[in-house]
Amino acid sequence: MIRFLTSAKSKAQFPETEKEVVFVGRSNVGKSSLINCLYKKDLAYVGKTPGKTRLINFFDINGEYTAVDVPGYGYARRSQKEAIEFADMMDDYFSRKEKIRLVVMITDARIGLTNDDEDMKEYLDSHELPYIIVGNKIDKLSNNQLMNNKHKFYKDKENVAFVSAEKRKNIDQVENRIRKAIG
Ligand SMILES: Nc1nc2c(ncn2[C@@H]2O[C@H](COP(=O)(O)OP(=O)(O)OP(=O)(O)O)[C@@H](O)[C@H]2O)c(=O)[nH]1
Ligand SMILES: [Mg+2]
Repeated sequence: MIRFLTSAKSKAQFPETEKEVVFVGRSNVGKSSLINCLYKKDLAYVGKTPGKTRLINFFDINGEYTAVDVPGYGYARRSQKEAIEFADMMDDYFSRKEKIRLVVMITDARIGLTNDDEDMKEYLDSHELPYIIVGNKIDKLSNNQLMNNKHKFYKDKENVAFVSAEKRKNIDQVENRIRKAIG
């Protein structure tokens, strides 16, 4: 059974879990959509306006692991206070490193990695967090455009899955990576 566990914004509120797979990415790249697509359920809120997911949401996946939906980065926070709170919340989350089996970093395949994405990648590398990169929204690209973007925007090809959360394309590639990471 797949079920929502809790929303949290600070360490004290995070649930007791063993293994987590966390979905990160800029606002609006389709984190919540990919989660819904992977788990075939409307678990996470999908929105038209960026910045919809404000808290960290935890979902229990068949008692096997916990899927985690975090708010998007690169979204213009309303105030400096809000930006600091967001950074603290993310640091709190990633400090529970031993639980995190895989970070799924979602990007827009039409755009590739932005500066924010590169910063996130650096953060993951420096904290030695295991991750894969997903290029989402490939339904918006022709085969030719996709081929070009793969070469232009994505260097570490083995570590990238090009998918469409909306059209359910190549989702099995992400599933396989998650399965491997969970063991
Ligand atoms: N064409 C297309 N649109 C998509 C795809 N995945 C998501 N979208 C759309 O992109 C928008 C944002 O999707 P969300 O899943 O809410 O994105 P998010 O990353 O969770 O956004 P925040 O919670 O705001 O950070 C929605 O309008 C989705 O319908 C996709 O594969 N293809
Ligand atoms: Mg979301």
